[in-house]
Amino acid sequence: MLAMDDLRAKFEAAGQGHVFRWWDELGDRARRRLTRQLEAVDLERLPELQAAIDALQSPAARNLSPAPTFGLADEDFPYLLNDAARALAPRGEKLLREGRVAVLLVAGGQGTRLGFDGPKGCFPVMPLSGMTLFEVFARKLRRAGRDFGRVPPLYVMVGNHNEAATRNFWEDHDWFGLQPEDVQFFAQGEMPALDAHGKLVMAQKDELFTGPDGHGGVLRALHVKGMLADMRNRGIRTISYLQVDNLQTPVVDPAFIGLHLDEGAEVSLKVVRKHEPGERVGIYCLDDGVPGIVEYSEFSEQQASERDGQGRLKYWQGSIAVHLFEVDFLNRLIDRGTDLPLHAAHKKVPHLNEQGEPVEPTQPNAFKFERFVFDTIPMAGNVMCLEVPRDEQFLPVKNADGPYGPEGVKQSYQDYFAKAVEIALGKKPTAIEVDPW
Ligand code: UD2
Repeated sequence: MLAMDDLRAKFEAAGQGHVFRWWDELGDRARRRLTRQLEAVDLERLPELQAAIDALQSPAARNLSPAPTFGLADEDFPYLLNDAARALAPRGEKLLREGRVAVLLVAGGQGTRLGFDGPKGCFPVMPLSGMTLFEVFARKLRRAGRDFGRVPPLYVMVGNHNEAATRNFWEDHDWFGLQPEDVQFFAQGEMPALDAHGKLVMAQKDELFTGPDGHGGVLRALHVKGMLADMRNRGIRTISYLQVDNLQTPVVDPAFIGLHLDEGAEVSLKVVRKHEPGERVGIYCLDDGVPGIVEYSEFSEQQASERDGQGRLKYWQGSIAVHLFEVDFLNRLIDRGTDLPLHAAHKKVPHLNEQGEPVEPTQPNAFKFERFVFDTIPMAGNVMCLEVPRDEQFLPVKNADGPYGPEGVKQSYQDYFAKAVEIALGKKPTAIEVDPW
């Protein structure tokens, strides 16, 4: 424990002395709590946060161009994946049968847009049974076990704010029939927030505000929490990375894995064809010739709207945040001490007013900082991008309403399967739900 005046001097010197403003009012326990939190703040890295704010406010010009992608062979229902991918499915299946693929589900976000109180994976998403997203993933994993001879181990990234609720939910449901030792939870890191004057935001008189450090926090958390070591012990070679909000994503995809292996890729991604320029998905493209994803919030309107000769969007590759990562690649980044770049976002952050009372702002008032997992793409030796059919594989529950709200997702889900039944049997059911198992 640093001597109090040393710590205080450090924060004063960094222009952050305001965090001690209510120190005299605090009791011993509160002082210990605040001290512990302040000691974890790396003051030397505050300039990086400020730099991320500057980058947000004046984005650097980018030299973008479309990136090579394995496109769909047939874009009409029931669709066909790229020929090379389909031909390589047996190779992906072989890796699955060897038990060398793990599934990584990121579920540490706060799900504020959905307005659901609790971990997003606990949301009852299925139209008839009300099955939760977590159970959908669990049943897809059990199905993978049936189809490929063994259930891939599952790693779930949670946040400090939802770790307990998530663990309890799985335990209360007896891990949905999975083996408890094959379902591991690990918490990602937290980041402080800076207000408009570059000051650390206080949530309470004895507490800094902190929030999850973005799904890019998965790189450090996998290492720090021993998950990469566990994967090595299990002989895992490739990680199938998914977001908890996507109802339609396969948990493992032999064709995707086969093509990833055949291409010798270190990171691979799935994209869907964007219909509208303004869609809230990252765009896979080349930046100065290097493959990467430019987040929708950082992509210019003008570039997003550019069209080619056939009137199709020039930048059509919308990332659905489904990836494959080689474990060796992640270990290499860790060994190099790689930190993924910080992205600032202007958000409504709870804070204290002049009188030291908690305030819930109605307008964005401070900057939060996240790392994005897809910033590993420019660091990879080789990247493979596969187009997948949109309504077959991309149906995320994001918002309280609209096409990606609960009702919109239930409707699109049923439309998709009803169409499949109609083509197969000639009759269109009015309501349908397909057991992921
Ligand atoms: C993400 C992608 C977007 C597109 C879209 C597809 C980013 C910045 N944008 O948009 O390009 O692929 O998804 O659905 O990635 N999460 C954590 N920890 C965190 C933050 C997020 O685990 O600290 C998880 C969260 O639980 C959710 C997923 O990551 O499952 C997406 O997070 P988001 O809602 O912040 O990303 P979104 O929807 O803006």
